[in-house]
Amino acid sequence: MTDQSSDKRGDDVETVCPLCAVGCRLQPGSGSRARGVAGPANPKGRLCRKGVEAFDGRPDDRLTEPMVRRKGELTPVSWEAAYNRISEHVQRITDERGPDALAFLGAPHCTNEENYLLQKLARSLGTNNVDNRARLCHVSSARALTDRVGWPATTNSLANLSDADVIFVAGANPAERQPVAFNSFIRPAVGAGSTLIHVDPVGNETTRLADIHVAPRPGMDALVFDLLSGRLLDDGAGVDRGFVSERTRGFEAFEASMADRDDDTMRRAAGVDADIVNGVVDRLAAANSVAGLVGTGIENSAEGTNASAALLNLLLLTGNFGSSGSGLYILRGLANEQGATDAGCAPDRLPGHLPVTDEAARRRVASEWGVEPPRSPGKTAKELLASFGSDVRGALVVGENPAISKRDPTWLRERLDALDLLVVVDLVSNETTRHADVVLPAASGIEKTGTFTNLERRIQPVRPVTEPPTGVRSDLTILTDLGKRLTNHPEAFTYADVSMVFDELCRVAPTHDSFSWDTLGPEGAQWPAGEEGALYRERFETADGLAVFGSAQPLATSELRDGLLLVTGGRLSDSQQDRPSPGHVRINPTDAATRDIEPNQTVVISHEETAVRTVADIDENVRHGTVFLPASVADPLLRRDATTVAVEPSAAHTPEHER
Ligand SMILES: Nc1nc2c(c(=O)[nH]1)N[C@H]1C(S)=C(S)[C@@H](COP(=O)(O)OP(=O)(O)OC[C@H]3O[C@@H](n4cnc5c(=O)[nH]c(N)nc54)[C@H](O)[C@@H]3O)O[C@H]1N2
Ligand SMILES: Nc1nc2c(c(=O)[nH]1)N[C@H]1C(S)=C(S)[C@@H](COP(=O)(O)OP(=O)(O)OC[C@H]3O[C@@H](n4cnc5c(=O)[nH]c(N)nc54)[C@H](O)[C@@H]3O)O[C@H]1N2
Ligand code: SF4
Ligand SMILES: [Mo]
Repeated sequence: MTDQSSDKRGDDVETVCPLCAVGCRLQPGSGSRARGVAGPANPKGRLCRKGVEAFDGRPDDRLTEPMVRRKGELTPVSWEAAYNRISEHVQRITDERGPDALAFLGAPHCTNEENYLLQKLARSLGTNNVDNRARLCHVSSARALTDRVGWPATTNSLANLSDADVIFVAGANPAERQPVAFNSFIRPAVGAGSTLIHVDPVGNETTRLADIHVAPRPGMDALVFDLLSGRLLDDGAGVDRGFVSERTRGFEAFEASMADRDDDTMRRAAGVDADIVNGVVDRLAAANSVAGLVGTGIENSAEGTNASAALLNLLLLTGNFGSSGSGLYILRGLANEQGATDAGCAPDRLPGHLPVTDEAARRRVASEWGVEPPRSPGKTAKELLASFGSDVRGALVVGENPAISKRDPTWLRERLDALDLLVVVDLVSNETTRHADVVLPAASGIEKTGTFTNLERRIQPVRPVTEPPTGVRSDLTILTDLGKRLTNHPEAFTYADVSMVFDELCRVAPTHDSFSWDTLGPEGAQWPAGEEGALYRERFETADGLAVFGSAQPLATSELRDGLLLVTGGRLSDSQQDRPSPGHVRINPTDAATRDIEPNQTVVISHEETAVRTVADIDENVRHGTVFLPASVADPLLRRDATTVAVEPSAAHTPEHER
């Protein structure tokens, strides 16, 4: 397959914004700017500030030549030489230790077709060690959906939000993080009378539009949702008995698990005011339809609890699945985060979310590939990283930067350096390429052909608007090249063009069957075919077609500790074209006063030996007893697992690292 796709490029080519999971449609505008084109996710043709700059390639720092490490230095080589180096090492590693000594990481920035090929490569070599770490940012929400209703994906379309009477946004800030979705769907719904309830210990741009701000103690969301379910059960109003009896199972057990719960104990543990809870209960009791939108913030649930599972119980109790204006939305981050998992970049799932342990599913795959995927699940991205240098000796990283994460940077560097072979496929040099043995330069999202799947499960066509720099290859070409060289099935990696890869994905993944490259129109379609809008109208994707209630969540107690609870957010990904934020700490006026902290004063935020210094913003939208730090500033503290911090005026404290 060549990189010179036959697709036309030029000013009238329409594609999908590669910068976030909303999936706005756009085309080249004046100069290097992009112009929005009306599409399902941006019906008015809006783009956010980032999206306008989506075509602003940064050619200066692009990688243009393959490199291999020789005598400690990354040295430019031919593609052939780079591939040879990879083949030799992969051969040796699999001969000596078997295929499970290999890891495959990626690729939520890449297309469905590229993700499909990445997991096909891993599994054809005999391992399920394939994952994408963006998946882990929403893992508890995805797990709740899989366990209770069917697929690990948003249940409804964005357009459905106009029918919601109540919209919960929990642990997310879509006003800034998914701005076009927020302004195109949530803002108009609220304008037309929907109630927006923002659940977040710290107010942000999203809170400004909210009717009610529920600010629980960090990690206590599960208790809040259980408390609301308990109140509805007590009062009866808002509970949809018909839905519960016809479409769900496990309700009695759920009700029983709630029986010994006392509202006041729960409310105090969650740290929410009675009048706020009453206000939410009134709105829920009066609502016909309720939608829940969850972000990364509720993944920080207190030990043993799953906030999304509790929210899901509340939505089942009120009959809020299978219709417009209802459902659970995962506010995913990266452009093809949903698609990466749909295409099978997960250690326990084949394309279409079929379990690797399901024999019929493995056979379905084998009939296309000529080789059956291994039967036991592989390691997750987190487990793989921890195994680098021990069980795992070689890794292929496609469009991810695992060197940056909430782990001790020294430990991370050691893990990456402990590999016999680290291959990184990226657009630019990053912290991970610094540790690579082979670096392969790839084409970016605006230079290639394929499909992305947005946060509402919409598969949309991606088309090149510009040529890649001379010398680079698309991830698709690189993965087929590697498939032909590394596996015993070169024919299985031989495709005339990308359409054949998409069509194969559609044959393998039941979620995608009845789609094809030729029939997928410019506006794309939500999977599965024929289910535009709301999933699960007739039946849930469970063995008996019923949704499953879970039990009440464990009653987490938040012991009151010294110091302030640390809340973080607003992480800026490398690939997003963000303007840097000022990086200030936000603190409640009462907490500031007891510490003699004045507005704009320099303060030190510390946990044991680790400290960071920044400027204080005094802000009553921050919950008493917590402080908010932008994630990038908080990193040194996060890497030490700090959950509580001390905050003092700078003069009172000289941080360890400055002594
Ligand atoms: N410390 C810490 N770490 C975190 C988080 C956190 O809160 N704290 N948040 C997490 C979250 S939410 C996420 S989603 C992940 C994101 O983590 P990553 O996905 O690892 O990070 P990014 O910076 O988004 O992108 C990684 C690389 O992809 C490359 N890239 C972009 N497009 C393409 C392409 O088309 N092809 C190829 N081959 N490469 C491409 C970029 O150049 C960049 O170097 O990070 C997680 N990491
Ligand atoms: N401009 C821009 N947009 C982006 C990205 C980017 O880099 N730049 N990255 C994209 C990516 S990869 C992702 S994953 C998304 C992330 O999008 P979001 O999930 O919206 O990310 P944050 O802005 O970090 O918001 C997390 C929120 O959770 C809150 N929070 C923290 N702890 C708790 C808690 O215990 N309970 C509750 N209820 N809330 C809590 C924080 O206060 C914060 O408001 O954004 C995407 N959008
Ligand atoms: S909201 Fe997301 S997809 Fe839409 S223009 Fe902005 S970055 Fe691009
Ligand atoms: Mo993310």
